[in-house]
Amino acid sequence: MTKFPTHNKKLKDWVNKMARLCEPDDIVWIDGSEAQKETLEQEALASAELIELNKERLPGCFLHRTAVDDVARTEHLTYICTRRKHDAGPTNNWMSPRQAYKKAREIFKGAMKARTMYVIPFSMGPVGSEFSKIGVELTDSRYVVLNMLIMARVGEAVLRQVEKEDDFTRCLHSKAQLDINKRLILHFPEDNTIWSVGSGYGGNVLLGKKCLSLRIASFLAKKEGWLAEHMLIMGIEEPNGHIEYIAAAFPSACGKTNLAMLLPPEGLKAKGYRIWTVGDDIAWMRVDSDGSLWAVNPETGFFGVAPGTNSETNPNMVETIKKDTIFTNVLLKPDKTVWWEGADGEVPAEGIDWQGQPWKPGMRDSQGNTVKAAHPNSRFTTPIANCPSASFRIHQHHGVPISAIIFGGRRAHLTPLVYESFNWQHGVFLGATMASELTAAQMGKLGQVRRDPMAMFPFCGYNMADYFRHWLDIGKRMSKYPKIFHVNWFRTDEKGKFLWPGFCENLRVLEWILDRYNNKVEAQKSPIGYLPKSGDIDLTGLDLPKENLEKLLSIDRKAWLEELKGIKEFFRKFKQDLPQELWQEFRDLQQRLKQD
Ligand code: OXD
Ligand code: MN
Repeated sequence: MTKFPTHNKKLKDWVNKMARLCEPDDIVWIDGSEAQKETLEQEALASAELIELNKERLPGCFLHRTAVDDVARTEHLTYICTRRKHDAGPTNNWMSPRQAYKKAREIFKGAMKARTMYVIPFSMGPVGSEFSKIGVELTDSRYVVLNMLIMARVGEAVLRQVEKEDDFTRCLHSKAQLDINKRLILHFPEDNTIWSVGSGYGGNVLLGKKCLSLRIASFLAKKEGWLAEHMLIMGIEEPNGHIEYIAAAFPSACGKTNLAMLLPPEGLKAKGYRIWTVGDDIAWMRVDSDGSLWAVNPETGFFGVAPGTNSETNPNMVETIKKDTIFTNVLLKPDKTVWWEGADGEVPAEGIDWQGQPWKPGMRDSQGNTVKAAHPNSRFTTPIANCPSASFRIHQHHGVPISAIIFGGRRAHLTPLVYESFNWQHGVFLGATMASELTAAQMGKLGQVRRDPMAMFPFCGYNMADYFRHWLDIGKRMSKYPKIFHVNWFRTDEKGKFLWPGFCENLRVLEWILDRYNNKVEAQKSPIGYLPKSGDIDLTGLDLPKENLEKLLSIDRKAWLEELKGIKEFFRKFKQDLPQELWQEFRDLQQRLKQD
């Protein structure tokens, strides 16, 4: 007989109903205590879901391996299930709620036999803040529970909040057979419900993250008048103690995490900046009573990409992941520490690779390809609290005021290092026309350019035309606007070599952005927006050939006119729903590009 630590009828009835469907042997409520966490860790070690890492060098750290075909978000199996297809829009996969529940129910049926169902009450955002959202996730995976304990506020206090609010997002997850042919990630925004089955990969199963905080939250945000965005939030402190905050949207695996916690580069050290990390992936933003935009990060952890993380690219993250971290799909070294391509130190002489096989450098598979030690989308889950640059405002209910919004994509060509929109509406156009090359975070063809408006293409829980309209409307409610910019750290020369060093040097661009916000520098008008004037990006101590900056800021009108064709094709998908204001911006841009 299940013991319920709550009298809330809605919650009890739902847990009972889901248990009848999934038929677990047992139900365990997660209370957020250290003792319960330790028990779960011990059980996960015994069941081989986790491998314990070197206790001296990586205290509190574990390794997990997923199934080989379960290593990234499966966008083609992710659905928005609204009653009307039109409400999901042309960019989402859609299934009717009736069909989706039916299909998934067949997979969930009895899926938790001989397993325990864990009940995880969680809060996205500080518990009790009027800007937070409550969810309850049911799962048969200890890995999910242990990750959720890092990524969200979990336990007793949240349960009391569920009782107060009498509402919560109902999140059901089962690994089932981890069968890609029986995998579905379903969102029912009209029912405030998420069902995920057949996967064990973070982005598909930590339901507070992409599913609730972006897909469901974006739907709620539209209804309630705020924004749920795929954005990092960071503060830049000047030596006088003044901190300015920015939010930046980049597609998955394009450097949000590295940017959010950068250490000032050597050449700018003398200026005495200090960076504060509020979040690396999700921003919930709203217009406050002062007429400006304020943001909170609803998460309490980072779910970062391991490959390429090292003391050069992200020293703060290297510090953060030294304890209390769950690594997924990385190499296990004989000394029980971990490694990935692009990690610090020597390439290990041997180890166990992400698939659990003995590994040596230079090994080739049967097709002659190099065998990777870590999967390119291998990850770590780690608490923000352990990050040396964690902002002291992370737990403040009101969050932080936003001075600049940055959109960015990974583009080898076309888009300059940085440019500024003419105004809010033009800024929304910049966001709506963002495009980026695919990375390992999505299953798909690496390097292919796809439109990814506001980096929300895979995460918008409703019709994106209405989402653009919502962005335009939010602008009308503000009296003090953040400025909107577009950046591209990834432009290359004719030989395919990056023109900009990126990483910590990106602070030089952020400095220009804030100077523009504070009216400290002028800019030069171009057909696509305002560009930095020569000399206004501080290159002190940076060995950058002069022609690189020229190339980085150059605009190829012919290529831009070509780009407009892709934008037109994309906009046309939304038919008459696309806000006229965006077509107007399109025509104005076309005209500016054809002028002189
Ligand atoms: C992520 C992603 O994990 O965007 O943050 O895929
Ligand atoms: Mn992300």
